[in-house]
Amino acid sequence: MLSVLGLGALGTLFGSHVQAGISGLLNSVHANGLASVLPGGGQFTIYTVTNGYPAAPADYRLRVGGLVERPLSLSLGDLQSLPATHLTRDFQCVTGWVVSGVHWVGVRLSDLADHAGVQPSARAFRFTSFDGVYTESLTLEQARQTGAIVAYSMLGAPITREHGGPVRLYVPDMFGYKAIKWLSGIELVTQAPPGYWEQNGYPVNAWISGQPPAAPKV
Ligand SMILES: Nc1nc2c(c(=O)[nH]1)N[C@H]1C(S)=C(S)[C@@H](COP(=O)(O)O)O[C@H]1N2
Ligand SMILES: [Mo]
Repeated sequence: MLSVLGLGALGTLFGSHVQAGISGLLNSVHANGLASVLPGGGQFTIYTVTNGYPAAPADYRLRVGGLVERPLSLSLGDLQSLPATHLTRDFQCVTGWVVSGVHWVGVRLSDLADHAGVQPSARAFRFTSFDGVYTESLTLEQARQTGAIVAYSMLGAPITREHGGPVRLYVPDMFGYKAIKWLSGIELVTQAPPGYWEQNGYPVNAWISGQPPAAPKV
C-alpha cells in the first residue's frame, strides 16, 4: 500500500500526524528537564580538561608577548582600566547546548594587540590557560572579524572561578571551545596552531554558521 503512494500523497495524508508527533516529542523533552539541549532554553555546562577549577594566583597577570614590540604584563586592574566593550550574545557549545543573551564585558583583543605593537610577521594569537593544559588560537583576521574580547565580566558579575575567572576569552560567532578559560597568556605567532580540542577532533573552523559574518565587527 505505502509503496504505491507518491511522497506528495504521503505528506498530505500524514503531514498533520507528523507535526503532532514532533511537538509532542519536544514537550516530553521539556518535561524530562532536558530543555538545556534546545536552543534558547539552556544553562551553561561547566567544563574543565583538568581535575578541577584552578584558582588564580594572588599576583595574577595576563601576559601578552611573542612577536610584539612591547610585551605586556597586565593585572586585572590594568585590564579594567582599558576601554571596555559590552556584548550581549548567545553562547553555543559545539555539542549542542546554547545559552541565550549572555552579557560580557572586556577589552577587545585587537586593542590589546595594538597596545603591544604587532610585528609585521605576526598573523595569529596563541592563548594559554593557567590550568596548564588548555590552549586555543585565533588569526588576527578572525579577531577583527569577530570583535573577540578578553573578558573579565560575564552574566553581570566578575567571571567566577568555575567559568574561568578572573579572565577568559569570548569570541562572538564561534563555538564555545574558542572561549578559553583561566586565560594567562596571549602570544603573537606567525600562524594559528590548533587548540586543545582542535587537536582532539573539533573542527578548526569554529564559525557557528560555517563561515565569517558578512561585515567585519571591528
Ligand atoms: N581552560 C578551559 N577553557 C575552556 C574549556 C575547558 O575545558 N578548559 N572548555 C571550552 C568549551 S568546549 C566550552 S563550550 C566553554 C564552556 O564554558 P563554561 O565552562 O563557562 O560553561 O569553555 C571553553 N573553554
Ligand atoms: Mo564546548
